[in-house]
Amino acid sequence: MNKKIYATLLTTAMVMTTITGYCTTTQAASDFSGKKFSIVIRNSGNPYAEKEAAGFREVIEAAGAECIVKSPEAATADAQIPLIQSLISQEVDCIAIASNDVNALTAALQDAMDEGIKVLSLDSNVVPEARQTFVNQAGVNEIGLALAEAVYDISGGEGQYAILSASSQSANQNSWIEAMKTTMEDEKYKNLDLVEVTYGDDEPQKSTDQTQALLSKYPDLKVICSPTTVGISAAAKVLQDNKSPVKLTGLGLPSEMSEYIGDDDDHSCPYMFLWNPEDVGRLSAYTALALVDESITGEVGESFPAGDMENSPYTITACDDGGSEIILGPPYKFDPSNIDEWKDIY
Ligand code: RAM
Repeated sequence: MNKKIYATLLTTAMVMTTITGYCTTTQAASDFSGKKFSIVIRNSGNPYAEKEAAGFREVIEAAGAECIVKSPEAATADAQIPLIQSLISQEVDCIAIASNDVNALTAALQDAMDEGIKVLSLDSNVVPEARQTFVNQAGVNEIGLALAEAVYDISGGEGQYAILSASSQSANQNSWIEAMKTTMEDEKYKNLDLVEVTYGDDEPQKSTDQTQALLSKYPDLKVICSPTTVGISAAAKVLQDNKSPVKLTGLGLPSEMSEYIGDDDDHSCPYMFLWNPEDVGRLSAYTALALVDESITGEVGESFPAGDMENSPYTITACDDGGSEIILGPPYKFDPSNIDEWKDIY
């Protein structure tokens, strides 16, 4: 449909929904048939990323639009750039991207926006000038605090710990690690010693190798914190299989981590945190629909409905990088008391 006609119809629909006092159902009034919504995930074979895509697809298809999922072979910007370019040629209406590099996708995403394509990031961010807004799974400081507290608690407040991250260019991982370090500047944490931040690139084998290297380099290591689902499950297996006294915490999928969660010597991970990755995808889809029907532009202060999601309607807030973001909710703790309830859910 010609963009001007679509905009006029949309404005009419928005005025009518406002007149009838039915503002929160603006999306239901929009016709998304013929529209194409795409999501670029971080890498193939990453179960967390696949769950994000599944949630995104569910909402987009229920709205009557087409959903295109692109997964790069590796968790790198180089693998994501050609996917963005191909989506531009396919004339999609929206690109949602879980970025592998905060800076390196800027030119490609700006090309998309120049073509009138709406761009939002989810999970791991891009710079503000390369997006309309960012769907953030949880507040950065809350995640940093939860992880710092977990390392403190599990280590008994003293000794060596290491971080096993995804890639060194990963915006989400880096912001959580920074927030942990900031929290740990407090006196309370003065007896904890961060010996190394190592990178498994969200590849199971590389994450396994990095865990083994940490164990041989630091015989006095007490805790590994892995704020990536791929890293934590690889590390959990290495530690548990080797009956290592080193303990683990971080961000993990209950479905992958249930056999490692426990308070005793037989389990490597006393507890960990996460949120529902399908909900990250669903909220990204509702954001995408609202951007495409132009009921929001991505500015701080705007709000939009998100179906039957828990905190709907969501409001766009300021992100630390100067752009805007939408926060899904707080991180959730998984421990021996609740892991069985969650392991079959996600
Ligand atoms: C990994 C990815 C993702 C991150 C989760 C917690 O699957 O790195 O970006 O948000 O872990």
